[in-house]
Amino acid sequence: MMIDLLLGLQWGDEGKGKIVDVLTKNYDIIARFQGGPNAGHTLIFDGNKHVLHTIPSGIFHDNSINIVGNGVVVDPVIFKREIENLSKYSLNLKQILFISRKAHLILPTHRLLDAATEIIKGKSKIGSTLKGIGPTYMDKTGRNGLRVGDLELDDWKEKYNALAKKHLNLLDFYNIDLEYDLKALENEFFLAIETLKSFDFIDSEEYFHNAIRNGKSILAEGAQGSLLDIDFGTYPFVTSSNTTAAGACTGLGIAPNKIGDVFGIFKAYTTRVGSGPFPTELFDEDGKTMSRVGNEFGATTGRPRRCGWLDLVALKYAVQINGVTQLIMMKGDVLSGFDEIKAAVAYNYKGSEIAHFPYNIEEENVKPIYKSFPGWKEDLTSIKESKDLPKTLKDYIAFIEEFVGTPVKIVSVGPDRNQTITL
Ligand code: 2SA
Ligand code: MG
Repeated sequence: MMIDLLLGLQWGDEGKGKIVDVLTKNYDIIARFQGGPNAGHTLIFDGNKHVLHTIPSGIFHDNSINIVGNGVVVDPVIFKREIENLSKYSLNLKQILFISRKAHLILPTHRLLDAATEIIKGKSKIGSTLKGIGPTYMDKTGRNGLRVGDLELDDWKEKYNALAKKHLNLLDFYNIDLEYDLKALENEFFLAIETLKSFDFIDSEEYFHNAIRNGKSILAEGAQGSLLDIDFGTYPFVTSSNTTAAGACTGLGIAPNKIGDVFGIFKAYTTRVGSGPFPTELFDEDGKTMSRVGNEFGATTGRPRRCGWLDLVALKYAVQINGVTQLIMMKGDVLSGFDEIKAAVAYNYKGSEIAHFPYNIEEENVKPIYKSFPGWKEDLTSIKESKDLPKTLKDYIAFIEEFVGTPVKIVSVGPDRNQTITL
């Protein structure tokens, strides 16, 4: 048995939560492999809207197992809140949710450091979600981190104290105006640790290994998007983990030759939340329409997302890096009513035309070269079968497939589970 991956190909918020939820029925196990509560995966079903941050999006299907992998960073406080928010669904959470011992913990002081670093960066700030992601991964690679498995040791509080002290010293050194009540933050943290400890911690790499051997099917659920990858994204305006396919290997302990399908998910246009370059960004009425109709606000922070045309140069780059085998296109319904739709097919880079995603995509270097497509007027949201999709939309999809060399297999025409068309 192989493990399939579902990854965002843009700057996050492609709709991964919805698609994992739709695909879950095909899988025994759903696993998160990177990121943490910076993610906001929105699921809409039976009139309910639910946003998940740490917990995998397979949680609403009682017969699939959900695993928080070693590559994830876990904030016990947010985890506890997520568990409380799930109480109304009568799920057997303790039987269907397990956490890797090797996952790192986000401490309250990681969040403070995140805020401090952004303040220090001033105008060049990353636009972090301020969930402590960067500082926690820094402690992981700096070999200082506190892991979920440490909570099973008697001396974990000593480890906690040593790490928190290091952070407080750093904050002192930064000497910036940051108000906080450490006692209150710590009380909240220690209380939440008890909730976390009430779940089973596992050696998840061993679990996956056995699952694969026993013929179980696994879907790895990416968070954020390929252009936010620490290595291949628009550095330094990225997150602190590998959001691309390779991250699933290190973030779960799965060998590359065990990877089967790679589902790459993208919006029919592009959005970005936070700072950083965005070549096809729109500042006109078209951008405002995408934002309004697409309801483009961060699922974790509520921040408005920047909007623009589809960037096929960037999409092709993401498809290559991830080895995408099937594409999933989201939110084509949001573009209904546009007379003309555009997609970037090359860049004018420092005066010459290039076809690849360059080292530096800062606005002054890169001007997108667009191809125009006739739009579609029809409301797509109640279409159930591919034969009923407008011809102009089918032509747009055919061009994308040809351009990036990968078939589009699913088209989503609305936020609900049921608004999903297989091609
Ligand atoms: P961080 O929090 O330190 O990892 O932020 C670093 C950059 O990564 C971006 N980032 C995201 N971009 C899109 N969606 C994300 N999740 C939430 C959502 C975001 C929200 O699903 O809507 O609610 O605002 C996410 N998480 C991180 C971030 O904007 C920085 O550019
Ligand atoms: Mg999101």
